[in-house]
Amino acid sequence: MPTILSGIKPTGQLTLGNYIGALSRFKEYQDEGEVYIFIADLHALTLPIESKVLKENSIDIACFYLASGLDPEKSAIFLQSHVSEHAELNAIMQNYLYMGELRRMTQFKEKSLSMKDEAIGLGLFAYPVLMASDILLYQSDEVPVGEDQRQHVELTRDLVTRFNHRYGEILRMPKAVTPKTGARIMSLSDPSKKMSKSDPEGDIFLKDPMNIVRKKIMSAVTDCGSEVTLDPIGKPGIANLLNIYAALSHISQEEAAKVFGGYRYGDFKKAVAEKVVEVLEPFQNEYLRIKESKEYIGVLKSGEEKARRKARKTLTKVQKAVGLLTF
Ligand code: AQP
Repeated sequence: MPTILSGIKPTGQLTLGNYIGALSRFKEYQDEGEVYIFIADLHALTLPIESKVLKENSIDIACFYLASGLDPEKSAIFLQSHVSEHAELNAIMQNYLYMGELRRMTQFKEKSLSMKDEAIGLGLFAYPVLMASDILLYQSDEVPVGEDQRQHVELTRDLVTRFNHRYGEILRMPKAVTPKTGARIMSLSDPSKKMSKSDPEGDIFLKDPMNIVRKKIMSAVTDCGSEVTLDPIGKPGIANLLNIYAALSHISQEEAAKVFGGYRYGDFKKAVAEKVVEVLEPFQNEYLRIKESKEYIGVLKSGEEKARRKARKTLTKVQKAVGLLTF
């Protein structure tokens, strides 16, 4: 049974991209393996964020996790900052990844692009070290990620090779798993950019009222022409809407394109909007119920214990391997 690890950073309001790329898949992981799902709150500190906002976002993610159908009896659902082994393993692993490697990471380059050197926190630069520690702590086999996180998992794999070569078979080799449909949902206002919670332009938020969801999809940027065809280069806006529809309907983009062959853009958008509402509305209601009940508090506490049991084992193994005393 594979160990599967996934997490979301509480950096902003969750988007439809987070739902399609992550949340909607969590329930099925549960039937496939041993699942660890965390709120990556330490990662959220790598860019400036108000403390109140971070707290609210963390609670929201916990509620969205439960609304996605995760069963706390089967999966460990927890806050990264509550399992201090993440920070402890990070302190060790930062010595086995190198500046040159971290400097090459696309996400770092993109996120720091518009920032002055004096304003770039060390945590943003060292983000992949903490992410590697998250993955390795649970001896994860599979790490479901969107396209732009694959590079960090590749770096983690290099780290495993390096570390195990020096100390023996201590760490498990993880692999990135990226779905074919929905791996990268794009902004509705600029389909060349990823729909991203830290860049809200063109986002559909999971907390948006349904009339806003409909409005946002109806005014999504489309392309020249009037026919719905799958052409990611020539018609990126249409391809993005097809991708959204396909992912929510559990069909391929090619199949979705067939469904809408002969549709005019307006009718196509209406159908996509209805599909999104059909999926999001009950999900949002469940999120609201969970938030109101506060059941997430008990879930996070028991998740923390479950996660720590596994994390402690790996950390001790690593500490012993590198020569730290563990009595
Ligand atoms: N647009 C997207 N399409 C498909 N999947 C997506 N994910 C995020 N955006 C999309 C998936 O959601 C999970 C959460 O990722 P994260 O919070 O660790 O960070 P991220 O991937 O960088 O997501 P954001 O929303 O773009 O966050 P910010 O703006 O804070 O950097 C991951 O599984 C991701 O693949």
